[in-house]
Amino acid sequence: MLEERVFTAVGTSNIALIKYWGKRNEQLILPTNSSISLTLDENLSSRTSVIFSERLDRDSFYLNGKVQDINDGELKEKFQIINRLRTMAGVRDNILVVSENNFPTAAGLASSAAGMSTLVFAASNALGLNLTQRDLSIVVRMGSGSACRSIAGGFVRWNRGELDDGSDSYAEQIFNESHWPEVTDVIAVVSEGKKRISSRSGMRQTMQTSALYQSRPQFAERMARELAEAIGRRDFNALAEIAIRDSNNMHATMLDTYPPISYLNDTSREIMNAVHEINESAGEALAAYTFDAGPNAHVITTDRHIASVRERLSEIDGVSRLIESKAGRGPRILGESESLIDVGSMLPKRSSGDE
Ligand code: 2P0
Repeated sequence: MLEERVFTAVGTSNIALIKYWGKRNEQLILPTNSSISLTLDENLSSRTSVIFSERLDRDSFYLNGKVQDINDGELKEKFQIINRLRTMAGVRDNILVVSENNFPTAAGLASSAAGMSTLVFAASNALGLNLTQRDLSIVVRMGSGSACRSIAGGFVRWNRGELDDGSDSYAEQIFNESHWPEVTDVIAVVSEGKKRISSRSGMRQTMQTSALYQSRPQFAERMARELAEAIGRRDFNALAEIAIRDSNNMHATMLDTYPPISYLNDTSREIMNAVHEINESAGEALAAYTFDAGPNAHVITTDRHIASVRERLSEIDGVSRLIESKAGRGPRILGESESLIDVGSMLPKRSSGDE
């Protein structure tokens, strides 16, 4: 039997500079191309406490103070990862998960990457599974693809892999968080009108219907090789062009999906124009934009240009808030005083967020 103990971890989101959009195996979550991301810092983090106990009569999950229905849809699919971990550890106890994001979950800021990577990190520690970073990334990947890149800090590559069993499709750090400390992500939170289609179903529809998608895996694979070299030599001009082109390539396949998927809105497009204007008037790249499955812009820049980029972005109508992030260092276990679980009642601790 497992010792009854709370494990608490903090982990962060990541922003893909080479995007993952499409699976070659849906069950194992194997991607059609490699992707590269920057792990973000604790300005975009998830804190998660877990406990396995025979006193719990079922699994439960609280997010930002609210109980979640883990038998519903995609959450049910993603929560299967807990069964996988229990099987690996030979444990049958139920789990209580209490998680808090310090950034707006609904704003489409890849909260699932922070949440899933932190959950698997905390739960695998609680189960005493001594996973290598590679194996940890493989387990996280089976929960949610993009999350597997949040298992390490700095610049991380999720290798496509060739094998059918997915054992060579893992994430690894290619440069640590100190390699290029000037690089900063200025996130422009853009207000969203309508509900988005989930990434999981969006990428399936793109693969099924987009003619342009045929050329995407090869293009992204080449961009991934070039980006890794550009980061290695700290070449911001090259990083900017590659990141912009890859983001636009992915969004072009979304628009080419039938019925079309469009995550960007007018504010997003205004931000794109602003970045090109900034770069053209400087005669070199000072900033790059990249967009995930939502209208929020991640504007990548360097220390010298943060202030002017922020100023330009805050002038744009529809930008509600700017969040800044450097390269983060990956997930870590926190001390007992940081726990979100009250072991006596086996419920979330009361927090100011409950009121
Ligand atoms: C990425 N995105 O590389 C891309 C760019 C969104 C756009 O990975 O089905 O939540 O759980 O593997 O990881 C979002 O998709 O999808 C995503 P699943 P996921 O970050």
